[in-house]
Amino acid sequence: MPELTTKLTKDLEETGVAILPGVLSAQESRDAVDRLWAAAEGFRRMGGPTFMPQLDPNESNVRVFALLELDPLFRDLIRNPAALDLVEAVLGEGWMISNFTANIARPGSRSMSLHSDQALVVPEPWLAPWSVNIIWCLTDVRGENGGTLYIPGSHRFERLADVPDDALARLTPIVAPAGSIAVMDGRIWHTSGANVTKDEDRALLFGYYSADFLRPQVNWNALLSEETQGSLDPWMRARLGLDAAANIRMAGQLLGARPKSPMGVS
Ligand SMILES: O=C(O)CCC(=O)C(=O)O
Repeated sequence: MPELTTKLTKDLEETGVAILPGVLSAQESRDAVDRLWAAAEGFRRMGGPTFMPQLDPNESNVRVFALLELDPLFRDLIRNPAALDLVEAVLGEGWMISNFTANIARPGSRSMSLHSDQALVVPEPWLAPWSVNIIWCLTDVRGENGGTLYIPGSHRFERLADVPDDALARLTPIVAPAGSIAVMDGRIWHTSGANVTKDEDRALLFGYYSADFLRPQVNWNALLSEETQGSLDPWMRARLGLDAAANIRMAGQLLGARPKSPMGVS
């Protein structure tokens, strides 16, 4: 299990969120934004809606699902070694890729409903982290441009009844420079922020990983084309649950070692 720096460990334990800056360079972040807009077009061509009224109050939020189908860049990011160190520090070695999506909050976008991602996939009580979000900050993120709002310490809420009446008043934004990863315990209660800037897009990718005994949010066999599935190596196929062995706790033996982080997370 990777050991994180004292700061990452402390922030994760105390608040449920921690920031690792400098995973992507400024240029890599800008390129990723361009490719995300191209992926949004590709998603529309697949028939996918980039505005979902059940999620967002208006069309200023641009959602892109199926990232892993749309560009090999996203297939690299989901298995980025620094990201996986953070995933394994929270979940241990037995995890699956549950989903990978984007939310571009454009000026005028407003908050969605408060939720915890673990509560969406597991009934209460939520006693341990069984899922985690790796949030790729492709642009600078702060309160004004719609930075994700979260309740520090809400990973200790075990039941819906623990969510306080003044939950919205306790929200604080994720603040991070472009190129950072924000790691967020799956139990954290959060929502998107309102982008009150005139002309600044906030582009975030949400890599969602869950314990390997949980069904991923997405049925990858149905979502990924035959061509994409055929291009994946055995390690990635196993982490997506594409093959027959779905839930027999053999991940360690089947997968072998993965590349180590060059980022010095440990
Ligand atoms: O875009 C954000 O800041 C949060 C998005 C989110 O929580 C979600 O889509 O479930």
